[in-house]
Amino acid sequence: MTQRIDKGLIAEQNAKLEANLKEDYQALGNKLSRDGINIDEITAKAEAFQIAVPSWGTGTGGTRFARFPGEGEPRNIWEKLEDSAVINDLSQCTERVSPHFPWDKVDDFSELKQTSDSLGLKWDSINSNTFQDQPGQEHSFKYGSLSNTSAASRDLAIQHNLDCIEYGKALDSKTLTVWVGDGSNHPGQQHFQHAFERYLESMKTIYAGLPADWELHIEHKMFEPAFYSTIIQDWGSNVLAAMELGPQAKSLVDLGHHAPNVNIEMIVSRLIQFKKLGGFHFNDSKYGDDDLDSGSLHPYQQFLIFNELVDAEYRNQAEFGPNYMLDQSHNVTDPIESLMNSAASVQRSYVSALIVDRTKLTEYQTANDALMCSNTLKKAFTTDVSPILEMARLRKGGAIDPIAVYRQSGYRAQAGAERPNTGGNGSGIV
Ligand SMILES: [Mn+2]
Repeated sequence: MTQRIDKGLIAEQNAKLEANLKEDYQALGNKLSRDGINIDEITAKAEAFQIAVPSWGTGTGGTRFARFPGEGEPRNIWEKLEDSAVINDLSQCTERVSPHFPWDKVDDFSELKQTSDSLGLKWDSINSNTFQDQPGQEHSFKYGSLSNTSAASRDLAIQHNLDCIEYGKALDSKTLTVWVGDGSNHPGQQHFQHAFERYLESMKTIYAGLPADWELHIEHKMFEPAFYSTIIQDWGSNVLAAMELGPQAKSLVDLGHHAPNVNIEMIVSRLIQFKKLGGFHFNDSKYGDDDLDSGSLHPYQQFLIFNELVDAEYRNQAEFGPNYMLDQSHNVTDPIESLMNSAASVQRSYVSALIVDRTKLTEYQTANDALMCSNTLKKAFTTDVSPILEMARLRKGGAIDPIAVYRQSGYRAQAGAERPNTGGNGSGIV
């Protein structure tokens, strides 16, 4: 097993930065206390924040044109776990890993659970995959899976999802996330209503196989691989399906799966209100489902989403507790670095939303003072909360500067030596 980041190295690197951090933390604490905010209470919340890493994200991504494999990328779930452990060792907010089946399928799930336990990792939502055919598959998903016109293909897709629940039980997961590529490429190709009826019928069978303490998360996506219509194209179809299935079915919001300029934070608010917000796939997007690193392009949008989430947290909204996960494609960066950076970026949005003056915001909203409402949010967003994030990592045994320690460790070069590229690694184009 590849050696993980040495604790001595983390401590040595932290020691160089600690004095400056304490000064910055004190200064920020003073600033926040003038607004009645206790910085240590915010830091404690930052320490409790968790966002899952997708197993496939530890490999280099790609596009439908090409994939350029990176050095030492993981070749199987065991190596993906090692990389995930490195990410969590340094960032201290990614103790959960979300697997993808059959990409991550193993013969012995109890061995996989033991390995994750030994690395200090837990399992997040199980992702099923019926958007591609497996070698030797008897009934194809070319024309869809859960909504296929062929009952045999639908049955195969249903069974795969039921199998995923079994794998998840062995890993102590509590969630199944279903995204299907079903849709059409030509106007008239598909009878919209009948296709949606077939999808719902299939999903009802999967829902019936769900343990009582599990949730079923439905992920929508407006296009690709189908380019004319998609069965669950937006949050409307998503929530209709979730409502039809029952209380254990909820909607999952992938930030890249909307039309450009859609008001995602408002969708989030609606789902919270009707107890249908299941979780998130965080990433950023310029044109479509670009899978850019979270917060790299629209950090204010990410903050506004967390403004809704923190509002629900402070209001103790019933049945509120969405799963947070990263879902992005790393084409030109080291995936470990991107995942650490992105986890911290999402954590930053959470912390920034925590320091919004909600009493004042409510007053301004009631008085219809639009300018001051906007300024109240901007004040929180433009406050540099870096010392809180850094202190949270330091207090949990992580790195003040995760990227610097990671680069110092030489982990990637070592992985490159130990993991010769075998061509296929089950990660990649997502
Ligand atoms: Mn996604």
